Amino acid sequence: MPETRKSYCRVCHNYCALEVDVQAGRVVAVRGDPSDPVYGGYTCIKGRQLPELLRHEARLLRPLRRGSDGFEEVSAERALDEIAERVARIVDEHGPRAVASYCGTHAFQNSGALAVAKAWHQGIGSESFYSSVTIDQPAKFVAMSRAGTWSGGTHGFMDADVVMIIGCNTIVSQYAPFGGVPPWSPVKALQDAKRRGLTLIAIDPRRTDVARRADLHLQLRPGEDPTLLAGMLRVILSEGLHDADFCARWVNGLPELREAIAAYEPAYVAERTGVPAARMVEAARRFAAGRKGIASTGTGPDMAPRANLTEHLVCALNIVCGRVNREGERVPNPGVLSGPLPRKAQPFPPWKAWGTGPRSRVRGLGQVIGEMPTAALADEILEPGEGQVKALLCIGGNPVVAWPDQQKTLRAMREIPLLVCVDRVLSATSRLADYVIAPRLSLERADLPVLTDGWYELPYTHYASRVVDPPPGADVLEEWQLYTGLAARMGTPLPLPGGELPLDPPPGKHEVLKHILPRTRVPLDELREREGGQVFPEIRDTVGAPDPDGTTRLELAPEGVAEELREVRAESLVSAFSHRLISRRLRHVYNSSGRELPEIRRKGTTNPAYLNPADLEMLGVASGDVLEIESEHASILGIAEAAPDVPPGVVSMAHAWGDPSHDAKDVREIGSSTNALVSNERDFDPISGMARQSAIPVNVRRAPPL
Ligand SMILES: Nc1nc2c(c(=O)[nH]1)N[C@H]1C(S)=C(S)[C@@H](COP(=O)(O)OP(=O)(O)OC[C@H]3O[C@@H](n4cnc5c(=O)[nH]c(N)nc54)[C@H](O)[C@@H]3O)O[C@H]1N2
Ligand SMILES: Nc1nc2c(c(=O)[nH]1)N[C@H]1C(S)=C(S)[C@@H](COP(=O)(O)OP(=O)(O)OC[C@H]3O[C@@H](n4cnc5c(=O)[nH]c(N)nc54)[C@H](O)[C@@H]3O)O[C@H]1N2
Ligand code: SF4
Ligand SMILES: [Mo]
Repeated sequence: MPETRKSYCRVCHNYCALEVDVQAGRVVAVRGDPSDPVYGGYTCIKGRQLPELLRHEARLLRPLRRGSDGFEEVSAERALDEIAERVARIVDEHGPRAVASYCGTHAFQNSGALAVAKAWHQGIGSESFYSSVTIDQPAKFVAMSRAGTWSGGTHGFMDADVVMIIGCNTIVSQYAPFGGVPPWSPVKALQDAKRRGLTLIAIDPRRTDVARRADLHLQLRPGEDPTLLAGMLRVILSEGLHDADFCARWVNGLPELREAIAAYEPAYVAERTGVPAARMVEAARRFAAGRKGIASTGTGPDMAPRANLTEHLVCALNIVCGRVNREGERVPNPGVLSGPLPRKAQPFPPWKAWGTGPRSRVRGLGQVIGEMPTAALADEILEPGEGQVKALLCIGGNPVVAWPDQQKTLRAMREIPLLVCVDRVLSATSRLADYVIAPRLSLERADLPVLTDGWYELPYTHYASRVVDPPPGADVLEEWQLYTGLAARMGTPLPLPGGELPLDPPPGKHEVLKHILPRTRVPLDELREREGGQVFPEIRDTVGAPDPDGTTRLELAPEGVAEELREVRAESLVSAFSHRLISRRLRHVYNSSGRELPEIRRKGTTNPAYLNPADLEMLGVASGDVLEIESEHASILGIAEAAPDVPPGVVSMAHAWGDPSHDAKDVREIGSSTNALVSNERDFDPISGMARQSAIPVNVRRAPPL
């Protein structure tokens, strides 16, 4: 009989609570934990592959080192000795900046990885810390820092009368920060909300799973969010639907914003975005009408150009409608792990979340929220001169398929003198590495949902202890053990919020977590004793009175916004391209992860190019035929798939496919990379450096026979 243990899934960042059946030290089955107070038994196809994922033959169980004849196995201790020596030599010869880390999505899944990686960089004095955040939604941080935030927090989904979801498809992505559809069981959350009378507005070029359930769907032309949102703000302000009292007390820049959006008349907005004027006006009125509500974005508009402006306009919509928790109201997401925060009915003033501190050597870029911009890392590796990056520690990421500008990224990964990857499999990137460290996988380690702590709308957490050991003979490390191992060998400190991490004897996970989370609301020792996810009703935050002499205000017209609105309004609408290619997620894979698993392969081995059936007919192409998709920069192949949810003039295609070590003609087996279509030197965001990763202008045609 198997023994059943509680844990949570770490295949994606949704952290679904699981029941895990273990027999003879192996995971034999997983299912959602129906007793969990947040997830209630929810899982998805990706997580349900965990037993297979843990034992699949493609999984690396021992570190690899590149020798003269390709990879050879090496012990983890030996690998760490050699890497430490090479890193120390690079630091000596070129300075600490020459050593970089890139933490990808799977670094976030290990609750010890990110903080220890950052501490290691601090310890060796290297500012070259990069993560997937700066090629994801850095615009959200830029916008929040320009507008300021509300100390009492913004409205959540659970109490909202109206929610506007912009370019986020939580039902497939299980992703929704800042008041979007709760991803913990999204279809049920939406059903419950609709039952209590929620008005749901969706803004997405595609009729997504979320958009299909919306009361109003604004199917805009990709990349035209700034125009649509400026148009909606104009309706709200010109009809006086905003919260004038709130604005008078707490907000700067309302007249300037009014003026900056004056030229976004409904007729212009309709012509440019493709959304009928009456529908746009109705959405604006219904958004403003709710007593409580929130506008929330996903990745779609943040991958498109002018993401900082889009995100600012979203902040502005929430601010002018006063969508914040008032004095005496409950804070929906108090957090259990972060420690108590002051909650007052007043703003935190704007600050500068970007452009301060060290600067990139290319394109005038600077840091965003204390990290260097990932979209410029390939250049930092290739560009000779002082500060050139000579060593990259790549933790749970896959640059070759995920970073914008695939050809340049590929060159960088091939040319860098030292590439160390921590990866479960040989990926498009790790197969180019000098060392690949085999990681200990989720159910083999203890973790806490640190990333999502502030996203839950109630005080919930889950200390998951180790459920099984790695398979016999494995020589695996946790992601952070690469850094503790290097720090111990190099004699450099690891300064964490709870103090310097002692390295002798090597620390265990619980000790690491205690150093990362020194101020949890419930002691970690106590959390460790409990099995399964827990709600702590005693953790209740209420918004306090504002400081009597406080003068802080939210900012609706920070520097640059009015100017950018003028630039957008002056743009030509003529394009030499027939289509715009937009980003999307596929249900069965997580970016580039999971494709080796048989059940996943049955769902598809390529990233189809989804097009409206009318477009396919016009191109003389049927589902399954090969297309050539050409941008200003390059062209890729894609397998056509008819999709009525995609409007004419749009190609919807997932990123992170297409390993260039294969022939492009193998597109049916490996897919192809949408990041090959973009140059990171063209159309890049001036703050984050992000290239145009959605709304990419393309021409589409039938490809010659392969
Ligand atoms: N054009 C375009 N580009 C995009 C996007 C887009 O929408 N369009 N999206 C962007 C976004 S939002 C993101 S977050 C980035 C993603 O960028 P990355 O994080 O760089 O890409 P992933 O494919 O998620 O890489 C995950 C890697 O972790 C490995 N892995 C799997 N499981 C484990 C594990 O347990 N431990 C370890 N150590 N490794 C593991 C996988 O094999 C894979 O190589 O891409 C960005 N790029
Ligand atoms: N199954 C699965 N889940 C995942 C992932 C995965 O690969 N697979 N990836 C994970 C990662 S790294 C992240 S960051 C999250 C992302 O989570 P989401 O942001 O929900 O990701 P998507 O499903 O791509 O949704 C983006 C939506 O934006 C729309 N869109 C594209 N361009 C534009 C535009 O210009 N304007 C507007 N308004 N909309 C646009 C697309 O049509 C799409 O519906 O998902 C995570 N979850
Ligand atoms: S949504 Fe799926 S992959 Fe993500 S944590 Fe839940 S079960 Fe795992
Ligand atoms: Mo992401």
